[in-house]
Amino acid sequence: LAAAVLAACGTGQVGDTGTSGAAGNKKLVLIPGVKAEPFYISMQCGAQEEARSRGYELETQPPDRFEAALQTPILTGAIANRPAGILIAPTDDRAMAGPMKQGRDAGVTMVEVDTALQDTSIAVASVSSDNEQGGRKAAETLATLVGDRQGSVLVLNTIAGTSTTDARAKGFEQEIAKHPNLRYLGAEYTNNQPAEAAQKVSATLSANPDLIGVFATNLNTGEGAGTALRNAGRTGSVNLVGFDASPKQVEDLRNGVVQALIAQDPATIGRRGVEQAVNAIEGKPVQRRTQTDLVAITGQDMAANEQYFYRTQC
Ligand code: T6T
Repeated sequence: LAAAVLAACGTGQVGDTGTSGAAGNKKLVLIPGVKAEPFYISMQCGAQEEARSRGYELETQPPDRFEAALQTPILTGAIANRPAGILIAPTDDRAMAGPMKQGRDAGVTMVEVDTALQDTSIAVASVSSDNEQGGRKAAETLATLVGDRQGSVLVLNTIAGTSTTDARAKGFEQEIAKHPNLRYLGAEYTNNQPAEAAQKVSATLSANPDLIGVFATNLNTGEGAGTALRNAGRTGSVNLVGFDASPKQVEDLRNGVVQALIAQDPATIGRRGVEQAVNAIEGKPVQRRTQTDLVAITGQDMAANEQYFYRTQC
């Protein structure tokens, strides 16, 4: 049975329901990357709505930190309860492959939301932003903001092995190379902690007084970078392009600490994730890869983009 599902994955079609798809099993579990974060809360809101409209129950079980060692026992526990499907944002593109394979082999439909594994044979579907394109968009936006003046630019990354932020950094690097006036300093990893992000920006400012741009690849790095620029009195003179749109990031955009945000659509990632999981469970055609919208928001067009601001509750 598992082999049939596997073979079908490559074609983007799934005609088999798996053992947990037995009639009557309407349980889904969502395992986000970390708890209490507006990106994942917005995703959960979309997933819950979609599950309800399809007659499924959805339970959310987030880890306390964005860490494979904490996410693995949650996943293993969820598999033991044999839900029909699990939607998961794997916190590591390799370390989560084994535990997710256990789910697949137990007949639980596995769907990736936001982050993904390097091994594309385990989940039946994967729903995310086009993160590489988002990184390119960030570089273009930053280059426009600095007007191609000479100066240094920095990328703040999270944790190596996070598929999304790795792809954003890659896209940024490709695009920034087209702007020879901008000296790319490379990427700093921050452990996805705002305090570490702030410290990396402070150190970079001391070592490179010509710093004119920072691309913060997600919510925590962006919030931390904002703090460092405020403390150094460098807001505005260093252009900060962030990714995501938490209330704090939106506030920083409004007051000029951040010049642009590349916002995702996490509620739609949650909705489409549930849709694909249910399709697989019910033996309907499944789309292996779904990409959701990204939008670059500046201080000038905030009002027109409020629908992209993340939520802190459903
Ligand atoms: O940027 C999102 C998500 O897309 C990424 O995979 C991890 O970080 C966030 O959750 C924001 O903190």
